Amino acid sequence: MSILTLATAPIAGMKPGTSGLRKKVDEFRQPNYLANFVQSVFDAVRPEAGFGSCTLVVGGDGRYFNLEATQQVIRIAAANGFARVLVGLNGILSTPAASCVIRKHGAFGGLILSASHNAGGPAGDFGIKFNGANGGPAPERITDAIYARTLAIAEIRTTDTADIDLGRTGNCQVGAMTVEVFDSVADYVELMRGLFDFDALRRLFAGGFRLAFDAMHAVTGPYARALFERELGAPAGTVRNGTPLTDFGGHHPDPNLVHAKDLHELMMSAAAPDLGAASDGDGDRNLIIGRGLFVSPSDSLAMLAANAHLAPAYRGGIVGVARSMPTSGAVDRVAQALGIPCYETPTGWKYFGNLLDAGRITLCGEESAGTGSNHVREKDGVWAVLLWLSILAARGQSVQDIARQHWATYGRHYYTRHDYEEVASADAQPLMQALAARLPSLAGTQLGSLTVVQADDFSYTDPVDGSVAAHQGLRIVFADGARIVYRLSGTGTSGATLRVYLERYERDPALHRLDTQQALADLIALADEVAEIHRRTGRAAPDVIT
Ligand code: VG1
Ligand code: CO
Repeated sequence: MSILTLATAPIAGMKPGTSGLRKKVDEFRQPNYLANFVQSVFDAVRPEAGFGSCTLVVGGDGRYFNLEATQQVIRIAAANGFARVLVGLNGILSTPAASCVIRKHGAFGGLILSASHNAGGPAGDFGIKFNGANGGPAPERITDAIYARTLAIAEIRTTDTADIDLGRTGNCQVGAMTVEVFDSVADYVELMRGLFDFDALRRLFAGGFRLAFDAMHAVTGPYARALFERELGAPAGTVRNGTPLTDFGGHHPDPNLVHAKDLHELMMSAAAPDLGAASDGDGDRNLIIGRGLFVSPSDSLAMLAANAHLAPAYRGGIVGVARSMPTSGAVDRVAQALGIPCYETPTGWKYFGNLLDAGRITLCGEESAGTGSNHVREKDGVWAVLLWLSILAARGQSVQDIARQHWATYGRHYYTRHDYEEVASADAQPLMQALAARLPSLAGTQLGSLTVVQADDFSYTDPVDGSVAAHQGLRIVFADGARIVYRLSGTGTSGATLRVYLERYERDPALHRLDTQQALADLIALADEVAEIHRRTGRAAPDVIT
């Protein structure tokens, strides 16, 4: 093997967003694009002693360009002196499995090749992110350093070695570096076995409980089949769309009511099984639908927090919870009842890492269908389904009954998110700027029938390391606790996506069966009025409602 030092020049626009660097596949395939980024990561995180004793974990969600990118990463890792690379069989590693493997094998970190819920295929998106030794997404301090490096990079170190066979498990050498191709499903199943009572779950399925799990032709298929069908004895066919495809069958692997429409329709029909669930491109999100009832991710987080003690891993109780700022306050009420802290973080899993590492929280989640716990440092779709199954098994009730009782106890947070996709940046930026400028004068004023008690641009100070993340979303909070939050997405790849989050609390059980959009109709109208969405973007309605 020879190490090649290739001259390169910085490429603009490589600033990691909410979750790594995401671009169109075409952009990633430009000469040196991926290599520049990977080399920049290594330059930014290289320990003083070099990578000579370090293991790197590599894998992705199986999307188009995954295999090619994996081979490139392996060559660059070898030339940068890594001792060992652990790579998922066929280049496949779900995001939570990557986190599990990094932690279990004491790796230095990992490169996860995924654009998550974004569409795949040659015309779709690709992405890459770096996770550190705790198994979690690199904090901003590191992503900033990586970005700075992409603007100064002059050389890429790689090798002239041939592609290795990723289709078989086993070891091989790339120069001095050992490459171990392994099947991460086994590690993941073992981790789950330690958290949940598999015998109780087997009894649940043996008793006729029916689950429909939609893997959306994305990465969780192999994990879900191994767990639900093989380990727990759910009938074959429980896992739908379980074979990962490079283009996800032409669909968006985004588990929401728009992109998982078939599952939703099934769950609302007479033939509905007991639980419907889906996960996203890289397996870190989860959608939960009971027979006849969609459980909003914010509610799901609250219900999991209230019932986690029913699963062995959380039997001793949970020490604290966290949610991203736009996520509804449903979990706050559970935390209050349990007498544990509830942290409010910016959007993106990287902000939960310190809280988890410091042992301040056990569970955390986001309104975007991400839920997780201290078992890894990523959100985890299949884990969330196992926790729901554990609760259903222990309580012997339906999802609907559990949700209704939860609302009766804590009140209901009606919640929805409206997304305006591919808005021209030239419209979206001024909209946010104008709104931000208006916020200071809003507090204390009346908007429609509602009184504004707080209006600000959310800023977060990490309680563990004191780091500050500013400009994390514009929020308007009303006297009765209702909220409107505005953010621009940090994961999209074309134009801007405006996310508007709406929430209203209802204590009265007699009013817990309203349609969510109707329950929030006043706020929805107000959100448009205040930010002038229609006037500024030309959009009369959102593209996606979740
Ligand atoms: C979105 C979600 C956010 C999530 C992120 C990554 O970010 O809102 O909650 O953490 O995606 O999820 P944004 O910036 O587009 O709103 V995943 O499953 O795409 O890695
Ligand atoms: Co994801």
